[in-house]
Amino acid sequence: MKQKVEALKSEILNFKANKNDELESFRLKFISRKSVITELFADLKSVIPEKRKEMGLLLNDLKNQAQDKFNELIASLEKSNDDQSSAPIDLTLPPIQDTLGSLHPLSITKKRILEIFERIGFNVSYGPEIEDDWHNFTALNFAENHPAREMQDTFFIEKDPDIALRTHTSSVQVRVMEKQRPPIRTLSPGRVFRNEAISVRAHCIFHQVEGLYIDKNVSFADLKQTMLYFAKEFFGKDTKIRLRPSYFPFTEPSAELDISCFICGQKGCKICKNTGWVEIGGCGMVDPNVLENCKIDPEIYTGFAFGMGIERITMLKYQINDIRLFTENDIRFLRQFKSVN
Ligand code: 2U9
Repeated sequence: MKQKVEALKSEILNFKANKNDELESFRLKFISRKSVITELFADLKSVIPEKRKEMGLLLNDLKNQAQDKFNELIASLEKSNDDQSSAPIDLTLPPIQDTLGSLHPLSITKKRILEIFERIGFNVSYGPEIEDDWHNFTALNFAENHPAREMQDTFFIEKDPDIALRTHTSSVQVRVMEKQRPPIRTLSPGRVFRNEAISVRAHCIFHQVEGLYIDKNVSFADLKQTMLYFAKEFFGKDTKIRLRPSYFPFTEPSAELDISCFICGQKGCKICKNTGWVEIGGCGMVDPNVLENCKIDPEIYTGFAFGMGIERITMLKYQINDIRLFTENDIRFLRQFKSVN
């Protein structure tokens, strides 16, 4: 054991550490709880009793030497780091590249939709996410007993008077109509909230863009042409549209808006469920009751409106199969969308 101690002593004395990982090797070998010195202390049990005290003293000495050397190595490494950091900076070195962030896929889609409609004269309006009953339901012609007004569909914050998280951005457009006189051409993008179970396809928080055009002589043909223009700009110039009759309290007549399946070219695939068509939103002529509620004379003015879910459109465009990916912030997902502005 004596020889071993002597050998270790000389190893400790001659040890040199120029880098942090060499210092760490020293710590592991001579200082840590699993060091060679700890092992030698454990071996003391097998030394004959007459020699044990002498060996114990030797080992203590070795342990102290290792600790002193360790402190010395730390001090000299710190000093050499300080010297390096005060060394003059070489301004001719190439800069370290910043890693650039990129837009969230939902922001990319929203931005493209806004750009397309801005080109034909739409402006953008924003409004509160917490809404009163009038702007979210009553002004939009929702019947007193409409299921959307139920607790299981809407997140209420207060009852009597009812205050809730908006269930659509149409409420923003009611506010625009109350303040502005026609012509109105506005888009309202934003977050909306519905009391729904989260699944692959649905979320209780999602994003919409709704559009509204009010003027004299606005017709269903204008609506159709505007939807076709949008579909071609967003999904590609060969895109066709189809309107299917539907019902919304705020539009009459109302329609679901489908586009020709750009994935299979209408040959039939999983995305279009072999129909050749995929739904991208809804639209219709603004119900005269809604115009009246906002003090716009339906005898003079007409208008069309439309709405689409930004998540749905983004999922279609990029073939994303789970809506929850948008909120998980998984960098491997987000990195695939390179757009930065
Ligand atoms: C006013 C009057 C009418 C907006 C419209 C739709 C049809 C529609 C859905 C698409 C998918 C919502 O995100 S979604 O769940 N929207 O189908 N929205 S017409 O109508 C308005 C808006 C404002 C004053």
